[in-house]
Amino acid sequence: MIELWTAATPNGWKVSIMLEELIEVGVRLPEIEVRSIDLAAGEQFTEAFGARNPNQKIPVLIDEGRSIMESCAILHYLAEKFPTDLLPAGPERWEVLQWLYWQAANVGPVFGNKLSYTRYMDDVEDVRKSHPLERFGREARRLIGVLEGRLEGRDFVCGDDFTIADIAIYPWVRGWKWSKIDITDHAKVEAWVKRVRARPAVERGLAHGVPADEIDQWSEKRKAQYAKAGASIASNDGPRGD
Ligand SMILES: N[C@@H](CCC(=O)N[C@@H](CS)C(=O)NCC(=O)O)C(=O)O
Repeated sequence: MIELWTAATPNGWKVSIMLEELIEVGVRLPEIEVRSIDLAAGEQFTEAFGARNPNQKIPVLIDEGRSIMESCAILHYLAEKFPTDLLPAGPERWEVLQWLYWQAANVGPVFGNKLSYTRYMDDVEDVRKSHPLERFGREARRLIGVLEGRLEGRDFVCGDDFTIADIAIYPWVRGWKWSKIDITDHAKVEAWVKRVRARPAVERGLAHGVPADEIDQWSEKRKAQYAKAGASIASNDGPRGD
């Protein structure tokens, strides 16, 4: 049995999409027990969670007694354990892995920070938010430009085939309206977002923790819930430590 400790967030959706993509191509996965972690309630700070992931963030995958933290490491682990075209063998593998690392080191932190300052920090004065908003907003737009260039002549990030690089990048980019990172002047990125969204396994993966009719457009109630939970996570100084 595989255990997945997760939540309905971009880093969590990476893993739920991966599992659905593996199922889609006929991989027979072991039983998967999904444990939803309530981040706003601080469940990531419990002793049991910290023992599995000292970085105290979702997702965490537990397989054969081994805990794996970091969403991209989890994608890599699953791709090696269940070999498919999601991580090709041979030299193309390095194309995929470098874009996977690019996501982990750039898109995730930058989009995450932009989102946090845009939506979750109402209690911070505008004057204090303006610099990080400008910095992360500009860098996020630069990254969208890099992605646009990469998609020139390619349907997916590494060519004709959908890979774990697309899985890693997509959940952050598809939330561009929520994070207010405009992509509408980048036609290839917009087309890629639609292409990835059209995959049945992606749709099933995105449905984790969100009702089917709110996958693409959250209700006002859900937006308010996410804003409240995000604010609570962003300001959760106590358990987070100094
Ligand atoms: N680099 C990590 C980032 C994980 C991460 O930031 N997870 C967020 C949810 S998307 C989280 O657990 N936040 C809770 C917190 O910061 O306390 C990964 O890719 O797994």
